[in-house]
Amino acid sequence: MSDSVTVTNQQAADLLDQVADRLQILDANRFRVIAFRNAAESIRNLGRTLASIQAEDGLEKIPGVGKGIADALRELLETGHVQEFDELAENVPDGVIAMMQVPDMGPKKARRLWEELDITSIEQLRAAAAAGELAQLKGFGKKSEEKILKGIELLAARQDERTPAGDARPPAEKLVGDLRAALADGDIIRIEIAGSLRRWQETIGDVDILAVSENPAAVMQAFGALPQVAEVIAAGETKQSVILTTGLQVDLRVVEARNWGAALQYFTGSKAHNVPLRELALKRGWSLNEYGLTATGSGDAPEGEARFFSEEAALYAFLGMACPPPELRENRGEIQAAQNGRLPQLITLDDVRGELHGHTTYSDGKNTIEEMARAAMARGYGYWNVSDHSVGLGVVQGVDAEQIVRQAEEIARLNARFAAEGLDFRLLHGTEAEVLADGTMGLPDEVLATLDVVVASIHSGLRQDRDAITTRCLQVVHNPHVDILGHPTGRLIGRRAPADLDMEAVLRACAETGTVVEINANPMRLDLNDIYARRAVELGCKLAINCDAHSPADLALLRYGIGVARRAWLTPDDVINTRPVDDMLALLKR
Ligand code: DGT
Ligand code: CA
Ligand code: CA
Ligand code: ZN
Repeated sequence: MSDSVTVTNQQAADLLDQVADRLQILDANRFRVIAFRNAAESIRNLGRTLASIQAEDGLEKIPGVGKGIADALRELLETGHVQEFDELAENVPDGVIAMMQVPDMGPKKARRLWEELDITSIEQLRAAAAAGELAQLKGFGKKSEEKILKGIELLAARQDERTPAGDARPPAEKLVGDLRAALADGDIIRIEIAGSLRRWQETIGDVDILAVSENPAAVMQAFGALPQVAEVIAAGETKQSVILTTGLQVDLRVVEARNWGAALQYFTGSKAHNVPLRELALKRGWSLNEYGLTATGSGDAPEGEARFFSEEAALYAFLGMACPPPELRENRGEIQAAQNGRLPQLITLDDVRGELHGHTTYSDGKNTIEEMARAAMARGYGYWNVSDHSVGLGVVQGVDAEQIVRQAEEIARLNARFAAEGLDFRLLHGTEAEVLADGTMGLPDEVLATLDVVVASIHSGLRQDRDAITTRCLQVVHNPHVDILGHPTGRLIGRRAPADLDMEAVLRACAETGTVVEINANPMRLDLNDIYARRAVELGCKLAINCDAHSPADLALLRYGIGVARRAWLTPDDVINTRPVDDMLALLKR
């Protein structure tokens, strides 16, 4: 089965827009520029592929596409190129076009910078603006240099905009469910999310879904027709790319059952993992692709002999190794480990027996202590630490020494009731102690000493310089009352950069003092991240995985924290809240 689609609607539209950009730089006729822009816009909003429109109606039927552009599109679909556009591209460097994307730049400015200062890339533009070289041009001043520098920063931020896994996973899972529901029984034999989402990466570029079906046409049809699909950007007989109404891109591929193992392996990635795997296969005389293995003739098997695998594990086994869990497939040593029988027994969701960081109505949580306790029990937990914010955090009402006493009484009462009800569950009493500007805690030591589990977190002054914030953090770690360092870097994915901490020094101090380091499971935080969490264990730290729940629903976020932990190669032993309550408490500092 061949797939005729090689140029997506998106690619064609982008190309037309680039042509318009170039024409603008060259100061071409305004109406010509508008014609290309309109055609690009119109193609972006098509519900069908260009190839199918060409085959069925003719490209001129697309609103805004006249004879000239239709001819160009035909050439593009047939050859992948448009000669006239290629020539135009030679006249105006790509970098000059890229410069037009900087907010506030426009074609006139880009052209002058190119012609008068010979600037042909965003990098050169940045350097020239930073060096004050633009001010020599008439009409450019200090102000416009600042604006340009700011604009370049904004552009960079916008371009690496990936979707936090927490925003991509729920709609991706719903999509899979909806697709199944939209099809007849038996139309989908297998279906799984692949790509970075299956590897539990913290942010994702697009969602990849893989399915086995004997009726791919029905699957393609049903997929494109799902209500959450805003636009089909590429469609073939066995693959389709769509944009959801949320802007998320989803690629779906349908394969045959015998190709499932190789396809799932290939589309799970990462690319970094697939490349050495393919080399390894080649060394054994097999060429590996998304369908299976083909003998190259350099090994024992005759050239051209094919091997198929209905399961991933069978493919890996054929290559002489165990099947590494998807979270490990980043080329960080998992291939060697899989060959040597040294893959770790990774932590799973079921290993977690309780949590040590969560909030109630005593601070900014939405539910009472009892409601949170019942929710924790419903998840099968044996304990849950009440860790409301202490005073000292400006925006949130915190718990002071007096309220701690009240809270202790309420917790004691509740624990007595749970025991009377015969429930094997214990509330722990803690706090999320605010770290003040001078590195001291929001509650006095004698109060902290009365608590079961003290989490300490930095919420303010996160932008202090490296020395200042590292010193402050080390002071926290060395505080004998602090059991757990909460969301250590303070980052919010896509919104706030991590504090400029010397993490190596912080983690070493945690190992030395027995301070437990948190993996905050909130998908906007995932803090520690996978790299630091792995380093923490290497340095001898213990970790805790917590949802930092502010409501019962937040307890469902644990799986994101488990994803990070697995990417960090963590076993249940590395994580204190996999243990029964007394064993867990015995691992704390005091
Ligand atoms: P993303 O979408 O940027 O978060 O990351 P992935 O890993 O989901 O990457 P994506 O969607 O581009 O492709 C899905 C998988 O397909 C990827 O993890 C590995 C495989 N793949 C895609 N392109 C290539 C390639 O050029 N070479 C190899 N070896 N594998 C590829
Ligand atoms: Ca992807
Ligand atoms: Ca993809
Ligand atoms: Zn918290």
